[in-house]
Amino acid sequence: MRNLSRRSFFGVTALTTAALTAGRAAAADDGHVPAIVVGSGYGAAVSALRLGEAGVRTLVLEMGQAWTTPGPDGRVHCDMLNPDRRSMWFKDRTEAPVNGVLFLDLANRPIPRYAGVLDRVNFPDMGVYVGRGVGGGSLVNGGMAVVPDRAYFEQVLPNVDAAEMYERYFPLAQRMLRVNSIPAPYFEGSDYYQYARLSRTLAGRAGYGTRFLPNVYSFDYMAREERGEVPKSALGTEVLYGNNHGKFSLDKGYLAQAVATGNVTIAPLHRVTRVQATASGYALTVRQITAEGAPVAEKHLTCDHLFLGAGSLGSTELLLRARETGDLPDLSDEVGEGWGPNGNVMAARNNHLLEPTGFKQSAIPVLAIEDPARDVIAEIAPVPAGIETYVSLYLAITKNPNRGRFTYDAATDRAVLHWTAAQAEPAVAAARGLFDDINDANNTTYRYDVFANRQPFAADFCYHPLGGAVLGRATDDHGRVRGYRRLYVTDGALVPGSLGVNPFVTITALAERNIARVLAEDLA
Ligand code: FAE
Repeated sequence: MRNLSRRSFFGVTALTTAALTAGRAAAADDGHVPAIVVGSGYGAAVSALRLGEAGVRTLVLEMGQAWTTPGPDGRVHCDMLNPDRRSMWFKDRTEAPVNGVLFLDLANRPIPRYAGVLDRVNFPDMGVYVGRGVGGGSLVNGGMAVVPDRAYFEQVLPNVDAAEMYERYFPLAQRMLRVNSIPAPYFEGSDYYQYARLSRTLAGRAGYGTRFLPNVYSFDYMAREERGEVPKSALGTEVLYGNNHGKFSLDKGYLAQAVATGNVTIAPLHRVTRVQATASGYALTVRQITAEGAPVAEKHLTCDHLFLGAGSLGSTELLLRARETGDLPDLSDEVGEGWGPNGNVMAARNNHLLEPTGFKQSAIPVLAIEDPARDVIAEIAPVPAGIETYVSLYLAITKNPNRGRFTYDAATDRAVLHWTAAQAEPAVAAARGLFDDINDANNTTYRYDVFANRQPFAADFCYHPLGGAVLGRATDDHGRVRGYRRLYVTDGALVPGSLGVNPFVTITALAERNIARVLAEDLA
């Protein structure tokens, strides 16, 4: 590889976990690699592993860091109560989803600009939270690993063989991601889930049932945290800015296994800025930076097969830019379409003084209230503030049918999301219906001091960006981008805006399904 030094590649593998160190630099030295994967979230990680296993030398380009080196405090990640520069991606101040309590901006503080692990990409009426680093969203997310309702999946992705997904690829994804469920006795007995048990009781008084949500956080580890046997992570206010322990994120699973094949190399702090077609494949322009943001190099790489796994925002932006600047003019008009926030709405309620939520709260949510009539599931989220706040917080996932779209803005060279506050209204109305019922049944009220918008509902940010290069429209039914050969989308951009549940199990399973077909037909 001409410009990309072997040291930076070996450096990554040396820095990462024990499993990652097993990998050998697999990329060519002449600037050409058989396969490049952009990003290292769920779709990217699946593609990298399966390519590596098939013997295809593969380079993974990730704009964020490899989160493996402890900071001065001995920890790789900071917690939610003490955010430092590791928390957010080149921001002057943290932008936590929950602003504070009693109108005090307790959660946010100034930070030095740095390649932190969580980004909030702000568009006019929507802030999109995404993970940055080797492992993508798996580093920051709540770990809830939920398979969608089959009837809704069939409606959302009608061209996908649902039987194959539910019999083969969802179980495969669950195994690979090490999904586990909280043992009921632990849940019922832990001080750290009082907040969830209280919300269950309040929902029950209004006639609503709850269901447990599986997770990739080890509940065995959590129980040991509570017994004081191991360092606290979920029980130590860690999530959102990374977990130092307990969570089986992609860097520990798919990506470690990919590197261990000996065919996959991961280059962190490498951002792909441009994709052009060559006679037989693709040419990429890549900017490498330091974790402080200083430029290191601009690199030019070529590959035969290009897999875009930069997430709904990242993959869509690369394709839109390529189409609009004439680099890939034959991309379809569908690129940029079909975006949605998975109907995300957060809500905050107030509780009676005699019904506290508990000042100890596990950062990993495990229970959701079900409202089948309104098509809402409301995940009971923690407020691990270390003090009693009397706040019940929820992440509601609704089936809002509205969709946004991206266009390319030449002046800033960025994709711009077109999504208005009005488009979020059906989601807010559905969530409000549920929480009005719960408040009525319990004689409780909403909280106005929790979100930046000073409303009890926040639909101006999301955790679940989906769409932009929708399966069967911008791509064929297996993620091959229309208009070009050997170009693939592997991530959440494929899902048209809504799934009804948290998306990463579906993104993983779809990526497994698609790469199996691509390996059999395009790389055989
Ligand atoms: P993603 O994981 O976003 O990975 C994309 C990667 O590409 C990132 O590492 C980027 O840094 C990188 N990238 C982007 N652009 C470029 C570029 N130009 N060059 C190089 N690299 C680039 O993609 N989902 C659940 O199912 N359960 C949960 O409990 C849950 N909780 C969440 C909590 C939070 C705070 C957040 C932010 C998300 C949560 N999600 C959850 C959503 C989930 O993490 C998300 O759907 C997946 O991570 C999306 O996977 P993708 O493969 O699409």
